[in-house]
Amino acid sequence: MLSVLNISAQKIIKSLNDGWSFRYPDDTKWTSVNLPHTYNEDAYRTKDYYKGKGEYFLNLKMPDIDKSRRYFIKFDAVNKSALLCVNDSVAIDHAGGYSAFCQDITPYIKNDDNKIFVTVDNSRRDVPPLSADFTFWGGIYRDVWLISTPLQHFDLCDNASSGIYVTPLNVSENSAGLKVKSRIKNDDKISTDVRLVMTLNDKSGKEVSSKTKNIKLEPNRIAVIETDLPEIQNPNLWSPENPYLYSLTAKIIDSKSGKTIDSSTIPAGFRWFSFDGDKGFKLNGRHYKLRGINRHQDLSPVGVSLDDEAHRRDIRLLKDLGCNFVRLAHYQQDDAILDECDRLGLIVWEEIPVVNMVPDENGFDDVCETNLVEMIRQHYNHPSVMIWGYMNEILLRAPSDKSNEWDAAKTRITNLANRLEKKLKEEDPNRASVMAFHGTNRYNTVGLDITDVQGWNLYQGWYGGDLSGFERYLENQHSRYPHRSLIVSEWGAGSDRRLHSNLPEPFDFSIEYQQKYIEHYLPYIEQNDYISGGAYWNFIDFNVAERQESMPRVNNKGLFYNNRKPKDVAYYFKSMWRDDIPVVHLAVNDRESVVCDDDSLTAIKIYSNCPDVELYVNGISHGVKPTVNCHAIFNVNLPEGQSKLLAKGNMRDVTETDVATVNRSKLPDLSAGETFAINVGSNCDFTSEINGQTWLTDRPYESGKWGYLNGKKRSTTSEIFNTLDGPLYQTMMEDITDYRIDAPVGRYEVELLFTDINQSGNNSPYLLGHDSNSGKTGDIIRMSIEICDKIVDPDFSPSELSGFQHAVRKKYIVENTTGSIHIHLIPLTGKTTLSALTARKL
Ligand code: GCB
Ligand code: CA
Repeated sequence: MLSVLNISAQKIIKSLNDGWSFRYPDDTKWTSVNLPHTYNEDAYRTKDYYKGKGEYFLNLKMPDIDKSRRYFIKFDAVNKSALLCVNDSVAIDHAGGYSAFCQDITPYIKNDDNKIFVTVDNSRRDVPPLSADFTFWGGIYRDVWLISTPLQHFDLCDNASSGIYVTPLNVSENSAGLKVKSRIKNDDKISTDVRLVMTLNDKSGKEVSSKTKNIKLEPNRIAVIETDLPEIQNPNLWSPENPYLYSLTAKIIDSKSGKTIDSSTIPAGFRWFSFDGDKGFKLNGRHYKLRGINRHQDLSPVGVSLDDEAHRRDIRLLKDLGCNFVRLAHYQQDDAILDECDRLGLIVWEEIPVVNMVPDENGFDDVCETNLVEMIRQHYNHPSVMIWGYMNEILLRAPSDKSNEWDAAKTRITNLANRLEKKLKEEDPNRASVMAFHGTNRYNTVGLDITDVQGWNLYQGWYGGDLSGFERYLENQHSRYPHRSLIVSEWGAGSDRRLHSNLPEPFDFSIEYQQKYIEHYLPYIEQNDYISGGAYWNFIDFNVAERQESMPRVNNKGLFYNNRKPKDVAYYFKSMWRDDIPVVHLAVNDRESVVCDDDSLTAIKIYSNCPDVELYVNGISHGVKPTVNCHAIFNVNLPEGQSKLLAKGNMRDVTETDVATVNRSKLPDLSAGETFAINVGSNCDFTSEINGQTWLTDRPYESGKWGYLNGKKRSTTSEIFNTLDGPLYQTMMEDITDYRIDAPVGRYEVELLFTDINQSGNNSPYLLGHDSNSGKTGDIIRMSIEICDKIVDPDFSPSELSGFQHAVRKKYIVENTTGSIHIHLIPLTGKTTLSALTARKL
């Protein structure tokens, strides 16, 4: 999408998205594709997704080339690099997967058929990033445009910008100026006299300021014209609540004929802002907490090849939550996103993808710098943008201080940082610069304290430590470096709607732990002025081909599922952030069903910004409760089957309600032939999306019930293959010899689930120290299995059957003669293990 609305008939802009063909270099056949497109659907299936070249071809018919015009092709983004050939001539070789590039193709084209050939490469080592927690989708994944202009035109090839740069000057409540810098190209062989007419209109179209300049355009030259428009009085200031946009129209008018040759219209917004180490962020003189979320762009099943409406929808969803801020992490995003942020009032932090490391790779730094310049020039005019970033967790993959490689790595990192900081300020002294650090003090000691704002990505209580480690960390930083302006650039916890717990624990991926984590972090960010704000990680569950965890290939820290349906916890943010409308939400959507015994109470949580809320279950009130930290919990003895819930809140005499249904089942009745299923070794219930079965939280054995008699809990975040119910296997009891389910006598089908993780390991850098499995190897598990006093498998080894990290599911028909199904595991080699089990009376 083109950010500039060009209204002149002189310039013709059209998309070139259709009629392309694609092939991998080894293919003989072409497949027809439309853009946007990615050639990495495989990233949904495997960590070893294709990294290499992809070829795109378009036969561009140009039946009426006009010698008095110029023709340009503009690519909004191609990941990671694009070699563009037009009729067998190389027109451009563009490095950088997230920025646009534009090429004048006039010298290469001819009447009728033109061969446009683009070789894309998502494996280039000199193009950032080389390591990051997201998939490097290859392809021409944003719009492509054909633009034709008269010979005199605004320069489209200054890093694919519009050729016009507007800078608000001396903005106050009383007045505001506007500096306009235009680059005008004359592609003619003769000089031309033109007038550059710049008009600033308010939203209603009324002219509020203007200026005209007479210019002599020299042949084959670019004229750069900088002027200030007369100040406007009482500007309508841009802010999240009032995203007021003026528009600047710049016209090139032929002095002789008075005809408009080229024109461009650009939105302009007036605002000023500041950061302060103690008081945080101010916009237009008023204190604001930056209430934000990090936005990744992917959307299954199209990867990153979203259309503009899908991009815009994301910003609308964020606005609806009450966000006033978005971090576009970790890369430059679609123009549609920036336009929507301008229009709806979201303050933007945008960055280039220099993530995790600075490799010792020729040309890498140059590409980073070019990508920074492209981002700034392409998005310079957006009033929503206030912060430019250029590095994220750049020490994550750095060698240790003691290693021989550290000195060289440190030099590379700090050299690049200083170079980018300098460039950023040259390009745009009016925005704040930022870097995002991960939670280690090392950033304070290596010379990276060079930006206007420091971002900290903090995950205490997730990847390690406890929840209160979060505020301790920030308070420590603030007391040591009180002058620094801090933003919590990332914070987040994962969740998987199949996992639920009454006693949630860090890293269990339960819906409840994510809620607990968020309910701890957000109030602290909100209540402490020295923190400018925060950006939750992440807006959505997003694809990371290399990630494992409970949902392999998905980072599931989203507030929304990947299909943009909100998780319940999204309404916590909405309750915290919206005060213009009452918010009432029954937090039961993320749960398929509740299974519990007759006298168990079920916690029904309501997220709300109202002072109190009332809950009705099947029409009966369970009373009114005050909300604390934007939620209230009702412990309810739900009847069996479906219950209708209604929650009610009231704010300033406006009543809001929410309705939902919950399904409660009693514990399976073995005597009635129902299946009893247990998620052994886990504090969570697991509900399979394949068959709807709920596997109950494990417990120590009690007479008349079920449970383990010994063993130790173990868990892994490594992917378990050959199953779609991975979390069942990822938690287990180890060194267990006895498990019991007390049950009526009779014939049973008993199913045992195992996996051997002793020779696997999750190598993701994000997981080290959080995975009780990482890096470890142990003896192969081999055991003898006895059920109801009968040896059913004298020598059983899950890894020999299916391989390490593979699911094994074994059913046995057994005779329970004692009133208790007794599973007895005898170790032969390694430690015994059990991941889950079911029992069903035949
Ligand atoms: C981070 C990274 C981000 C990851 C995130 C996570 O700190 O900046 O790219 O996705 O952590 O989820 O681990
Ligand atoms: Ca388990």
